[in-house]
Amino acid sequence: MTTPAVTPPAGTSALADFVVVANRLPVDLEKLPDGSQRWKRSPGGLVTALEPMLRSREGAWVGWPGIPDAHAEPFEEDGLTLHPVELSAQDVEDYYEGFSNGTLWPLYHDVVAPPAFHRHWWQAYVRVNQRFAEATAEVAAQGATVWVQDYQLQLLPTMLRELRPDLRIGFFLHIPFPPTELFQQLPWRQRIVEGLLGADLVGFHTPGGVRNFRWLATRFTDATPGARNEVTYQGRTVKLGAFPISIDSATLDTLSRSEEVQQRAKQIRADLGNPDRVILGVDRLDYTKGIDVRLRAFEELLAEERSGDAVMIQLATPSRERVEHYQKMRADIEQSVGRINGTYAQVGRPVLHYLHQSLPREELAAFFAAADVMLVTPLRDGMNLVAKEYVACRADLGGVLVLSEFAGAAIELKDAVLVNPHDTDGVKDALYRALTMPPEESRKRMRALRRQVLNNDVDRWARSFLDALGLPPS
Ligand code: ADQ
Repeated sequence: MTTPAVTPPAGTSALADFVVVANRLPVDLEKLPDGSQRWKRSPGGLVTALEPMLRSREGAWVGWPGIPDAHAEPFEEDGLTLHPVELSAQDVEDYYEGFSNGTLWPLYHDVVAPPAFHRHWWQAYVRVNQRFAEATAEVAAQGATVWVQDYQLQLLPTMLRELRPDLRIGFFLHIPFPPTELFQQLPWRQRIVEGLLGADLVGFHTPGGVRNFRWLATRFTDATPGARNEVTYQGRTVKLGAFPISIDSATLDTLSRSEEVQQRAKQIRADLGNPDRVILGVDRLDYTKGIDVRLRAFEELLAEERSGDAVMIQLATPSRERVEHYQKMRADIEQSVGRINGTYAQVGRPVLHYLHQSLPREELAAFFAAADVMLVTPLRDGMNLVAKEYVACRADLGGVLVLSEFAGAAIELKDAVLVNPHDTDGVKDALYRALTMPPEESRKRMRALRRQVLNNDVDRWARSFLDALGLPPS
């Protein structure tokens, strides 16, 4: 097998043995008013989990810096090389907002919104995946391990293998893999499945994702079933596996126990007027998260005068604000918030507080610590890290987690109060049950939840994926 000779790209000193490829870099490029550019860190769970591994191996991260039509050179920072991939405004519109977020996102979330199928979006998806594959091929050393992340880059494994057959390639999908009947709606279904089969290991959050993909691979390509959780494709074994992602549990646990966070939690409750019960929702503002579901349940409890002295807070991070569906959903939610307060609030005593803001980690931890009931009600969610973060912040064993059965997290967090978000009466009853749960029961549940979340953190997730891919610890 011949492989093209590879030399380090300009601005970097060496090729990398371990490369992460994701739509976004772990840093954002910012354009300043004077026209200059600077990098800003954008910490997230994935970055936290992978950064130490990447740095200790002098690894590389390939991704888009977050603004269109911006050129940036690769640069090294503390043992990690960052390789920006440039996207034009048209690429962002068609590949990112279009095919990724207008086609794949709703299709993979059980079509809770109708997916749109446009050929020019698909063409942009192919074009941009090819660009990422070429960028990755340029930075990976001979025989390197490459870990591709998420639904924006499903064609990349095969494209990369064509350029660099020497690489070991893993792929992880962060969102649900849909039921086979829904996936089959996709006009380019075969190309996507073939794209993923270029990997040596394809990972999902749940065993359901593995089953669905395995069936589709054998139905739409010439892949044949191998041993359990394997298929044979073009003479290679492709491993499939369920790897439920998690959070940096210990760090969040420590942060939430700190004096500052505990004081801030008390202050939040005081600012709310020290109600008997505080109910919390924390989400990216997305139609899959079921924010409307929980507002309806709370509104009905208020109407039935069963909510007692409870106040609800909904924190929503701004998200995908240029996409029309998101604009409409935001308007609907804000209208509901206005209606609920208009009907049930008193002057100086809103029953519902809504913040369309992204908060710092410490502040978020304080909200988790202050909440008696955490409502996590997505219609569909790959995992849902918020549920795990809440649990990590409750060393006091206080609080009740109400969790949708349709979040990947429900498989592990069995001691939550599980609900079907499509059943408004069910969500309402679960909320009432959580508000009135005897402390012995809630403490018992929280203890079991904490055992799960603290034992299975994001390091363990990354390690188990990379072990299955065959990358030895550094
Ligand atoms: P997301 O859809 O973004 O992730 P989630 O897993 O809940 O969903 O993660 C959201 C993150 O944003 C959490 O860490 C949360 O704390 C943070 N966040 C939310 N609201 C915030 C606010 N107002 N201020 C600050 N931070 C806020 C996708 C998939 C998920 C999957 C993850 C990881 O959709 O199903 O769990 O990837 O694989």
